This record gives sequence, structure tokens and C-alpha cells, in this order.
Amino acid sequence: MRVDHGAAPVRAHERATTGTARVAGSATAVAHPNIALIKYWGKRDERLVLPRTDSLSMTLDIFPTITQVRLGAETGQDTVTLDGAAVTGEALRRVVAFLDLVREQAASLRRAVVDTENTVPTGAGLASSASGFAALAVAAATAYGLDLDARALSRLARRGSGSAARSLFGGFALWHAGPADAPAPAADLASYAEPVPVAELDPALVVAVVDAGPKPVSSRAAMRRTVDTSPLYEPWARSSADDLAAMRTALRRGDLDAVGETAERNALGMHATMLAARPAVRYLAPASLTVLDAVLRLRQDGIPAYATMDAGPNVKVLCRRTDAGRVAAAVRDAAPDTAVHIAGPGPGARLLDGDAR
Ligand code: 2P0
Repeated sequence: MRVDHGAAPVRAHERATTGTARVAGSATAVAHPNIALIKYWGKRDERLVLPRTDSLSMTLDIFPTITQVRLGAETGQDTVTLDGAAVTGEALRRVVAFLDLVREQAASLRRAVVDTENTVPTGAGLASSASGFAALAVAAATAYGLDLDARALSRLARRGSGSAARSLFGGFALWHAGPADAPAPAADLASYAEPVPVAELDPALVVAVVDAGPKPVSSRAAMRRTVDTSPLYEPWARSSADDLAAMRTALRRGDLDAVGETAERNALGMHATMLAARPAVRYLAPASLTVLDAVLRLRQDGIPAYATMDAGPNVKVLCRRTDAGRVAAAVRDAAPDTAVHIAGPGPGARLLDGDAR
């Protein structure tokens, strides 16, 4: 497998590495979740998973997903397990649809056995679908013998789950929506993620797991409802383009306060679009607001700390790595029932050597 690092001048650990070609038939890959600082919320094409807006994220160094794909016979069905338990229903349907895409590209009819180990609580707004489909894209592409560069792997992962396009890359990644009016093949080609150059920043994300249970509405359904019914959606989508420009400047300058302020307003705006949907989608819980209050108090005490929230009640607090312990302690004090994890920028998706698990 080839690796195209793109034109961006990135540090080696921020690159998506797919290694050299492996024996087709079996492969194991690891990927980490990413948290968007500029959010993806809304599709313009559901089948191709084309977003309405660009988004930008930080890949984490915690909660990896490890996925092994082994090819079997041309008859029968795909088998999928998650942490040793058989995957069924909608989750299975999504994995099989993804494998069908890979089989189409590889001109193969072989069914697959997919075994995944997830260390992130699944379906709780902690980006398990991002690490999951990024790991699956790398492992499946390799097992089926596809020769894809990092950009093509990002496009492929996108078809499984939009945010997975970003988890191909370590550090910070920008997922391009692509031109809104392009016809299907060109639009598909134009929507991929790539690494973003960042000045010295040394950030941490303190992850406050307010509730690790599954979310009441899937992000897919919630974003569809938001786009279809929320009068606040279009204004947010427009302002998100300005937020992205501000974010890129802030990252280039290594200005953590500007990064944090921009991320926080973009996330609060996204949640406002959901609250205005009909019926409303409300992911934030009382404990989420308690953590937001603690973040405000930290800022009042002179600690740069900024919050972002996804499709769930959990809160991620961006801060300097040197402040992460103090931020984590403040979150624990404010919300004692909250599990707190400290993450830094993590690596891109990659194959594991020797197909070992
Ligand atoms: C993000 N989220 O940018 C946003 C912010 C949640 C809130 O990407 O339908 O699981 O599979 O493309 O990627 C969650 O959406 O949705 C997400 P699909 P996905 O991280």
C-alpha cells in the first residue's frame, strides 16, 4: 500500500501510515477517535456521506480501536464482532454496506470476518464510529489488496462514517466538504481529510465522561432532522466557515486561546441548531452544564480552558497540557460522578505489524 502525505508540511507522527503492501487476505489496523474543533453537522448527500460544511479535528492518543479483517469464501455472509460479541441489526448493516464498497473496488466477492476491539464507550458521543471505520478502512483495504493512498483511504472511511475520514490522520486534520454543486464522482473525489499544519501548541483534551450509555438519537438521524427542520441550521453552517478560517489562523499561530474560543462557539452553535430542530434534539445533560460552569470558573481563575461537546452529554475541555491535571481536578470536583480522561494529540490510523492483535 502506498502513502500519499499530501502537500501539507506535517510532522512524521501526524501522517497516516499504511505501510507497504501486506499479504492480502488478512490485516489488522488501529485507529484513534478524533474530536472536532470545527464540527461536522449535516450532510448534503447521505449515500456518499458528503458533508454540508468543512470540519477540523484533533485525533486523540486514547481510546484506540483495533480491527482485524480476514477474508473467507465467496459464499455465505460477513461476520462481525465487537469486543467478542456478535454485531447485529443496523450496526451490522453499516459494516456490510462498507465491505460491499471495498469488494466493489477490489472486484472481489469474498466474505469477511471482522473482529473489533473498542476501548471507547460505543455510541456515547465519543467518536467510536470515527476510530471504528478508520480502522476498518485500513484493515479491509489491505485484506482485499487495494492499493490506496492516505487521501483515498480517507474518502473510503468517510463512506462508513463521516468523522472517520479525519481519524486517518494524526494530530489535526481538516475534512473538506468539497464543492457543493459538483456531480457525484467529482464530489466524492473532492471530499477527504488531510493533516493541518500547526505551530507549537502542546494541547490536551480533558474528556469528561458524564454518561457512557448509548445516546437517545443517533447522530445520523439527529443531523438529518437538524438540517431538515432547524431554522438555525443555515446561519450556523455559514458562520462555521468563518470559524474554520479563524481556527486555521489560530492553529498556525499556536494561539491556544483563539483555538479554544473558536471551538467553543462553534460547538455551542451546533447544539443551538439541534435545540431549534423540530422536535428538538438535546444531547446535553445537567452534568454537562455543570462541567461547562467549571470551565468558565477555570477561565475566571486565569486557566485557559475551553469546552466542546458532540452528539452526547460528554464534555471535552481543551487546555494546555501543563494545565490538564488542574483542569481534570476541577471537573472532578464539580461533577464527582464524571469519569475524566486526559488526551493529547494522537497518531493516524495504521496497520499493525505481523497482523498481530
Ligand atoms: C463531528 N459529530 O464533527 C461531529 C460533531 C458529532 C458532533 O461526526 O452519519 O458518526 O456516520 O457520518 O461521523 C458524528 O457523526 O456521523 C460526528 P455519520 P458521525 O465529529
